[in-house]
Amino acid sequence: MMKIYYAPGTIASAAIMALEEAALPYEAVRVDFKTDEQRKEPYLSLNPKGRVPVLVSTDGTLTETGAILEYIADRAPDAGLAPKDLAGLAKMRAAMYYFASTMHPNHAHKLRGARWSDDPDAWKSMTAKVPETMTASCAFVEEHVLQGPFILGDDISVADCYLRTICSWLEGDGVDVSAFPKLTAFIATMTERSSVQKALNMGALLA
Ligand SMILES: N[C@@H](CCC(=O)N[C@@H](CS)C(=O)NCC(=O)O)C(=O)O
Repeated sequence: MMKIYYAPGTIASAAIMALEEAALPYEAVRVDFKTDEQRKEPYLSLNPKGRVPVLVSTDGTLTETGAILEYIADRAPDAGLAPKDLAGLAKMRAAMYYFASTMHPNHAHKLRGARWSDDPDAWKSMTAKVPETMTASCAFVEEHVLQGPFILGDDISVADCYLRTICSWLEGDGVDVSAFPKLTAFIATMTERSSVQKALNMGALLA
C-alpha cells in the first residue's frame, strides 16, 4: 500500500485529497513539525529536503507535490484526474508549476523567512508582504487560471486538489477571499467533495 507522509495544514493535504479522489488505498503517516521531525533522521533519509509531502510506493520514493499529484492521477486513469489531451495536460501543469514556484513560496514568506535571510528584521518585512503577494496571486488565479467551476472548466483534475489546499491558507495570509467570486465558489464546490471532507476530518487540511 502507498504511504503518504504529511503534516497538518501543509501542502501534503493536496496529495491526500488526490488519493481520495483516485480511490487508491494508502496509509497516511503524520510527521511532527512541533518536534522538527522533518529535519532529523530517520525522516531526512526519506526526504533529504526535510519537507512534506513524500509518497512511497512500489515505484519508489517521490517528493514534490506536483509530481506526486500527477503520479496519483496516472496510477488511477479511470478516475479522470488529468486531461488526456496535450493542451489540457499542459494547462493543468502550468497551474501546478505556478502554485509550486510562486504562490506557495509567497505563502512561505510568512513563517519561513529564515530560508532566505538570517536577519530577523528581514523576516518581519517578508511576513508583512504576504497579504499583498498572496492577494496578487489570487487575482491572477481568478482571472487567468480558474475557468470555473474547476481550474480546467467542468472537469476536476489534481491541480484542483493543489489549489484547494492553498485556499486553506488565504485567510491566515490576510487575503480578503470575498473579493474573488470564482475562487470563493471553487472553495465551496471543493469542500462539498468527500475527498476534501476526509482531509478535513483527519486534520490534514485545516478549515
Ligand atoms: N516544493 C515542495 C515544497 C514542500 C514544502 O515546502 N512543504 C512544507 C509544508 S507546506 C514543509 O514541509 N515545510 C517544512 C519545513 O520548512 O521545515 C512541494 O511542493 O512539495
